[in-house]
Amino acid sequence: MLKETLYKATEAGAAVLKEYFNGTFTISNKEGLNNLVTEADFKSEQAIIAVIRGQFPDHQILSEEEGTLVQESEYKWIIDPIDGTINFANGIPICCVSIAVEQNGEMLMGVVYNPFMQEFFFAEKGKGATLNDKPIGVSQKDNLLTSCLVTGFPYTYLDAPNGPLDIFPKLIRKGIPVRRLGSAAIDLCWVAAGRFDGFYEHKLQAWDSAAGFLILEEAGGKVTDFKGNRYSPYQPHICATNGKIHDALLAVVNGGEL
Ligand code: 2AM
Ligand code: CA
Ligand code: CA
Ligand code: CA
Repeated sequence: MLKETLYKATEAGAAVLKEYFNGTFTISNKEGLNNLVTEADFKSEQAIIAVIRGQFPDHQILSEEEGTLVQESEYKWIIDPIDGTINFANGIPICCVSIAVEQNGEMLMGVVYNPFMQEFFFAEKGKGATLNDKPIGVSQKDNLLTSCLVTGFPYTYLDAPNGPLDIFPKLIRKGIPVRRLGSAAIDLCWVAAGRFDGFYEHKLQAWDSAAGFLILEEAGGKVTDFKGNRYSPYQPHICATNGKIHDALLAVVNGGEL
């Protein structure tokens, strides 16, 4: 029933994305010049939460825009109604609905669905990860220098010691391809599918990473904080790889030279 509700909620959110994409919608600003939220973010969130509440009225919900609901329950739904809002607002089809179900503090299930590429990533704890129902796994590349990486940049924290503006030039000076898609959830799933070998980003929120974290772990990847401890979506920095380049990428993220 959990999985069925997760799928239904995801479809309900994705239907809103499809309805509004490339159409007209209101865009407002959160704190910060380019920190946008669109009408579709709110509508997607409402549609997702309506499905969850209809089935599980007593579960906790943690959602990006307006939907945080704390109550006594072993289950918590962690929702990003659109991950990649700036892409969405510009008609760039790299955005998704991301929903994770946590049970007693451990991720149990996660979905990341990009309806514009028709890519539905799913994982359940201990049961592997799939893309459109087919099993996926991480790449086998073991040399950071020939890896293809992806990252994202926060709007604040850029100038912190060993911050984003220190790490990025080190990688690109070595000619390492580093992409920037604009959706952390999709970044994690593309590592899970073996398209990228590694991903790192600062200052993420739980709803950006919770589902992708489980999907990548279940695909055989390694996900840690910048100290190398197992990742928790409730802390900000993430290093996520195929496992084989993990220590090398962590060293760079921590100020090491390549
Ligand atoms: P969003 O589209 O749901 O807002 C891109 O690198 C990632 O950063 C996206 O997952 C995006 O999520 C998130 N993001 C957006 N605004 C941010 C901000 N102000 N600080 C940090 N991350 C942000
Ligand atoms: Ca946002
Ligand atoms: Ca997000
Ligand atoms: Ca969002």
